[in-house]
Amino acid sequence: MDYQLTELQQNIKDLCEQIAEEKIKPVRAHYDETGEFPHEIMKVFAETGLFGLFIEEKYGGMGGGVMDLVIAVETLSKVCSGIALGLAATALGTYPIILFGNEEQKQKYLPRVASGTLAAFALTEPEAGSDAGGIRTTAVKEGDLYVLNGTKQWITNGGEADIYTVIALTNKAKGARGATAFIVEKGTPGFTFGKKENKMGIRASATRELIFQDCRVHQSQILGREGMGFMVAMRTLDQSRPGVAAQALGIAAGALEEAVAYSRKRRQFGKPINAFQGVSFMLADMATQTEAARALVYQTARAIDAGVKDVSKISAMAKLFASDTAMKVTTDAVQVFGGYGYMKEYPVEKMMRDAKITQIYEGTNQIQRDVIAICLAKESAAKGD
Ligand code: COS
Repeated sequence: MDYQLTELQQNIKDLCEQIAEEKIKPVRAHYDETGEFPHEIMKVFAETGLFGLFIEEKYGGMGGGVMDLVIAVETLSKVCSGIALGLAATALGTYPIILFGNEEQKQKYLPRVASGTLAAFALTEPEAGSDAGGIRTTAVKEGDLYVLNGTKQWITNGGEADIYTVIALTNKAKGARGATAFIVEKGTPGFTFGKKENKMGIRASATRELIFQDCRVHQSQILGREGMGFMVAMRTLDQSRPGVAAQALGIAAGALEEAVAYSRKRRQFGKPINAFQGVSFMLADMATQTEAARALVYQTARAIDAGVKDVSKISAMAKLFASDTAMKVTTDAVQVFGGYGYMKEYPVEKMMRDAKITQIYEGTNQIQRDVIAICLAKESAAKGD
């Protein structure tokens, strides 16, 4: 399908294909096996300007939008979604600054991200996952400072990033409506990291706890205003979910490509296995589902870039559909490979493990369905039906 990519998007796609083939493919199994963080690849992303993709030119970026990032994340994720996540999670951690930062904050942080400093977004806590309003981390005002106490959990790029957007309660009594977003830098006294998680998939990405113990942050680090934190988080997720969708799309597209190629070469009963309808129909469904996901993800990204106001519904739909597709397509890809698919010599078992998280993080797919259903009811009520 011709999606009429702009010249910038085509260049990004070509660049990411090259990085994926030459730099990532040879090392993806190593990082998956060891769970080490791929600093060498982050350096390549930085040197080629990929961290500046979604940042305005005046702050040292390429001036691209969500669609440009989607193209990069999809293309890199075809080969290794765990490594691609270093970039996607940096975008997630930076969106609050792009969307809600004042000029001073943008000047201070965006050029750093554009030149390769990793960022992270910290909302989730041990007791607050789907129920994001249930966070307990507090930020108590003390003169010009806020004193942060609490723990954030499962933070992608945790420990590796230098810049963190942290959502904390400045007014406990108000719950979600008393939350505030802060930019907190690594190295701030009272800010430490817990253990690195040992995960099923996306093992090249770093997932850690963030621990705040009397961590003092200046009031100039607040994004937006006090009390706007939940809104900052929700608007950020509306903007970032197409990125997870693109990661899922890339995983599906990668698994599809592997399965088609394998099915042409693998012979059983004297024929290549794609000559059997049981396999060829499976491949046809995988290709159709992947293309449908791509159309939805691209259209959503373009709508956000075009400035469409309320993107909660389509953003949730893109994340939901692409991640369910990734799980289905990778599971079927393993099936096409048969016994070999279950072995680590072939990449599809990794893709199947990697796909699972896309149905869980940045809002479980149950939460996405909730968001979509709430939007449907609101739209119907607004029409007076
Ligand atoms: N944009 C702007 N504002 C939003 C919003 C959005 N997309 N979604 C909600 N809000 C606002 C609401 O308008 C409401 O504002 P008021 O207090 O002014 O009325 C406030 O936020 C609270 O909204 P709501 O009552 O809908 O919140 P709930 O506690 O019911 O939670 C869900 C809503 C479930 C959607 C939210 O908790 C969520 O997204 N959970 C998943 C979190 C997640 O994705 N975690 C993954 C980890 S982060 S990578």
